[in-house]
Amino acid sequence: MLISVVGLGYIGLPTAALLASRGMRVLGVDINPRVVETINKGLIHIVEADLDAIVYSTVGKGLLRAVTKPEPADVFVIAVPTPFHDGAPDISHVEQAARMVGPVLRAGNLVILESTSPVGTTEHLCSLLAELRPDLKFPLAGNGEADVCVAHCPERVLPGNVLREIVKNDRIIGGLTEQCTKRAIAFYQLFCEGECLPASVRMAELCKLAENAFRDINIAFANELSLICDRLGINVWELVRLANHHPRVNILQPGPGVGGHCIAVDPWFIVASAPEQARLIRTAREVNDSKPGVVLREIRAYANELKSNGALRPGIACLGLAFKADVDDIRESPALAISEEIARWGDCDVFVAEPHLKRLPDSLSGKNHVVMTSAPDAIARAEIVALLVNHRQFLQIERASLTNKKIVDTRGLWS
Ligand code: SAJ
Repeated sequence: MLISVVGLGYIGLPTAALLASRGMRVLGVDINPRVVETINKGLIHIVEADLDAIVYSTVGKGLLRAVTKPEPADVFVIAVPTPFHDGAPDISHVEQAARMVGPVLRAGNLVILESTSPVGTTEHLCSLLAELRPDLKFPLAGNGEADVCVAHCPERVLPGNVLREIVKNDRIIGGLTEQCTKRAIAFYQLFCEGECLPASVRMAELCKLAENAFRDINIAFANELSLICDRLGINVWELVRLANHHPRVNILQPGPGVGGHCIAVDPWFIVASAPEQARLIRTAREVNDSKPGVVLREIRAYANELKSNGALRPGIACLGLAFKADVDDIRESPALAISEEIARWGDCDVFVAEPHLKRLPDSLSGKNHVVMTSAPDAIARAEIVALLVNHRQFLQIERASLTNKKIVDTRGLWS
């Protein structure tokens, strides 16, 4: 069996490598030639625990190969981005994947959409494929047995723990017809140790969105508590710790905001599809999106205080740019947004420490007052220390090095 994984990013590449490590022949497809070249050398372009070794060995054994244009295969797994732009979901990458895959489809194929998608996207994908291939029978309404099966099986893996969760997590599998669901379940059972739960295609789409909206709302609750605690002069980390001793309470951790390509995006798909009903989901998004501004106001107040005491250019250490601990992903990262805004002020020197990046992102580079350095050096050179990401490396920071610094600890590492 030849599996083609379309989109070799944070989900597609680990999936492709994992399948290859189980002895399946895998063809990875990505429109970016640099990504394809990197993978074919046995190297990786993202940070994910243990991914480097498994890509190296599967490419070396000839089980995993990357290309820029799809070739015929038995199963196509589509894992491309589905961002949210200007108040609307952008499914253009899914459409592009359909246009790429359509011409190489054959009778007997299975096409699975893993990208987190607004309700209705998988049906749309199927219609596009049907338009492209009138010679094949697709599982559209009342169409009977199909030549090509189409299903949605949303990825549910946690960045940083992807290779384990691809195997261990339960999967929701929504085929366009029962035939499609059965075929997709049989495919996932080849490598998935979790339960493969059948669903309708729209149920599978909304289920994934609901999972991420649930987490977003829970983080918003923690973030709102942090605002309340600031007002009341109470330590929010201690409050959460004590409250969580209740047997039915499990409050999440406040932070500088919610980032990443999933939780900061997916709830908007629900809001866009049912704006009148999704009131709590929208408010949670707004609460979480307001957090970077709160952190910035705190840092600005310290900078103003230092300036009024004679400092010409206060130094600010920004510890971490990634959207969360122990990953290199800066998509929708509140830490990055905060650092960018501080850089825009122009009247402070910015010392950025991000152990997972080799160089500053474009939005911060080329500015004389922004430098990338190690965390200890950033702290030594700054008067204000903003801890923005709780990376493992930052646990090693000597507490003594923080003496006499203005601390903005957004993750409760030192609180
Ligand atoms: N965060 C907090 N406080 C917390 C937990 C998280 O501020 O207590 C922040 C993080 O720092 C980060 C953001 O929330 O900025 C999201 O991080 P996360 O670890 O909660 O989630 P993701 O985005 O890495 O992965 C989520 C997962 N979804 C759920 O847990 C419901 C994952 O299972 C999904 O597969 C993934 O989204 C996805 O791809 O959709």
